[in-house]
Amino acid sequence: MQPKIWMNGRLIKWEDAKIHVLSHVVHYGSSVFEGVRCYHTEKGSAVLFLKEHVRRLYDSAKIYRMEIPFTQLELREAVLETVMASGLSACYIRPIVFRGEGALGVNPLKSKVEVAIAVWEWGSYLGEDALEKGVDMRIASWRRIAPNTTPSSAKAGGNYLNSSLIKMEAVLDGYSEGIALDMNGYVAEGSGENIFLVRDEVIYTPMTAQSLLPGITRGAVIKLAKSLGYEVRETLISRESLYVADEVFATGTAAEITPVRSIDKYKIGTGERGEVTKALQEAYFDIIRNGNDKYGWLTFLPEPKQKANGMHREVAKA
Ligand code: PPE
Repeated sequence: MQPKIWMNGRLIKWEDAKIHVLSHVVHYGSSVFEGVRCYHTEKGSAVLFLKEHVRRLYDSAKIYRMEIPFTQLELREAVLETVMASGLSACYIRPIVFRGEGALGVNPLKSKVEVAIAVWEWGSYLGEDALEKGVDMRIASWRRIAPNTTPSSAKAGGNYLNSSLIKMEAVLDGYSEGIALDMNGYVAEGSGENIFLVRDEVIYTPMTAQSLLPGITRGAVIKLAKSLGYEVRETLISRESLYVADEVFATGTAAEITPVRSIDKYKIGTGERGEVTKALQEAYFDIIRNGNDKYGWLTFLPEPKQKANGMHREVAKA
């Protein structure tokens, strides 16, 4: 049986969570969404970066002038409620806000803002063994969305048309993923991940203003890297600096920290997972596997018996 889906304030059956074909979102891509993971840590199930993801959802909605008819606290609670109702101890969580029925025509302001949260099991994003062995990527022939066109810092459904072109091109050519350059030819991001490179133990990643989604994993990895003593530079990155890097890795909620072993058939470093990538993975996995919540990034699910006495609300607030 599929998990229940939270829709506009209540949990309903998976098969009942439907929308009309004339919903604004179907025609114009008018949605904003999040991807969140719940991990089964040694200390219990916990949602990673719940507050940060819900906040970014509200930021994305604000950019598109969508009023979400719930508070951030209510949506955090709804996420926890949906995960708990699923009975899954680990899952991927997809909160989505979209323009539903109202009036067709580009103007979205006449269409109702609807909210849904679905959960499902989602394993390795870029293939089996990706986290250990690394993946093969190419530079996309498609550029990433340009500044002041569709804003890349909003995680909006429409942005993923560009991502889909990048991904299809890569997959049909036998690569796991495509890395898109920005309008000026500098490295932007993958279709669903941020990109980092390492050279002489210094870590580089494109700046957030550069046609990319400011990934929550990206931010966490920068923090972890600094705490491990690495210098991190957010800067312009040329295409060719990827080819001669010692290490390249991709970050994202789904991709976690995935090593990149080749780009455009150039072997990156030794062609195996690099030392810096490995150290960062270990620090990240210590949190999500061992449940060592050093930075307060985890929201542990309350035990079932605590649900009745209001623990749930307290947890969502934390
Ligand atoms: N860039 C893009 C374009 C992107 O979609 C993601 C997440 C990131 C960067 C990394 O962001 P963050 O998850 O906050 O670290 N991509 C999500 C969707 C993947 C999908 O196929 O759908 C994800 O990883 O959940």
